[in-house]
Amino acid sequence: MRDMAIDHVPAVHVPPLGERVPRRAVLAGGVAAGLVLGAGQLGAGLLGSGAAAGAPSILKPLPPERFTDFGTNAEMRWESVDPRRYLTPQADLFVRNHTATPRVDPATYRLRVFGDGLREARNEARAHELSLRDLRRLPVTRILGVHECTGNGRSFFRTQQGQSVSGTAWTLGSVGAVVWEGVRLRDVLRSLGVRGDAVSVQATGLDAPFVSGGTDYGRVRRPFPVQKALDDALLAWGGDGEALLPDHGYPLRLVLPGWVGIASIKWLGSLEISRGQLTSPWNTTFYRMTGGGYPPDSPPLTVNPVRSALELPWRAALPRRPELTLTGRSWSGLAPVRRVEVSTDGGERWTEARLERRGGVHGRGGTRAVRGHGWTRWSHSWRRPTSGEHEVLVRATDQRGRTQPLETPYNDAGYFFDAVVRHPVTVG
Ligand SMILES: Nc1nc2c(c(=O)[nH]1)N[C@H]1C(S)=C(S)[C@@H](COP(=O)(O)O)O[C@H]1N2
Ligand SMILES: [Mo]
Repeated sequence: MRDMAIDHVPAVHVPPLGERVPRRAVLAGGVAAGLVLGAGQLGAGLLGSGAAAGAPSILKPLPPERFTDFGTNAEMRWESVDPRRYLTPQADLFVRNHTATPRVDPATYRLRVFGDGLREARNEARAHELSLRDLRRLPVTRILGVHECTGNGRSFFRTQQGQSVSGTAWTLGSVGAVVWEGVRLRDVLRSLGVRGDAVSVQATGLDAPFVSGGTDYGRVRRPFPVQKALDDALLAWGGDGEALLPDHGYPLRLVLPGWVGIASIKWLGSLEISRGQLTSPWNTTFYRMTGGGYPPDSPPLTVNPVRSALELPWRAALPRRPELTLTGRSWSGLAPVRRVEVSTDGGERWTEARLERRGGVHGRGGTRAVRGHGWTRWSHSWRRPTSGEHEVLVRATDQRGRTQPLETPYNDAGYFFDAVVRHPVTVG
């Protein structure tokens, strides 16, 4: 059962796409036990109330027309995306939980910061303790980012390339565009004092320790370079103008813009700042390339690749018209998207899609400019489609020249599927 939580489960444990799993059946027992353990171990912040036996791993509603429910994970359905809405509402955002969403009490919540990379070195027992109020005294920042799981698109290794990989069989919906609100990690670290020779920051979540295949990996945690911490890392309490939902890290999560989803630790419990390189299973064992043509010491994954999705159901039935308008979005962790091309003849001819220019982000409180970059909406006029079955191919290129390939090199865990997806449609 616990194996459901990991990114590396054999595909056979994953329900067929589109099939809704009764979460209570999937989650009986184990996850709740983990939560109880977590509550007991934590000094402050966790409420026990979410830990009832059989409690679901994800707390927000997952209406089947908007989500594919994988048990501890849930994927947004691209066909449910409103083409007029740029940002992904938190209610529609995918959820990726290693264990279960904990309930954290904002009143007693404290972010603990420690390590020998602080100007005044502190061990964990003597960590700085910052309340949400303390954090809110710092300048508030908003950053637009595309939030995405490393395994997004994983199922296409099998369905499109005939390769078997392990992990949640996401299609392309473990992604969303969010304006995060919070304070820069840089400001927090400067206010505490960081040494010039600090190199590594480890972020640890408050969710229960992650147990899989009989191994207890401890709490979900991952280190990242101090450089990223001082650049654009955010400690976020809000998304799209609202407080974070419990499933998305309430009351505080880390956000590392453009980087793999695992880097953005939810329910952030502590930050260790170190003069030495920190490690965790999430950068040594998981979230690095293994198998295929990759060397055994491939580096931990950081920046997300280029991907594209159509705002259509899989095997969409489209009416036969002289001209069909296809819409979708493309994104890259590195830079804004520069060009999007569409092919409806299997990749022989490519036509440039019309990109929508984004002058600001439409959200609550009107249009505002924010830092960071999001995804690009585009549309394509498909002229005189013939009746019958077709595949629509979309290929994006970002401003740094990275383009989606026609095939993604294999890796065991099915990370970073960035190839052009052959999206089947029927014109009737
Ligand atoms: N504490 C904690 N942080 C976490 C995770 C987790 O299980 N626990 N999952 C990570 C992964 S793999 C991803 S893709 C994102 C998902 O964020 P979301 O559920 O808010 O969409 O959170 C990351 N942060
Ligand atoms: Mo992820």
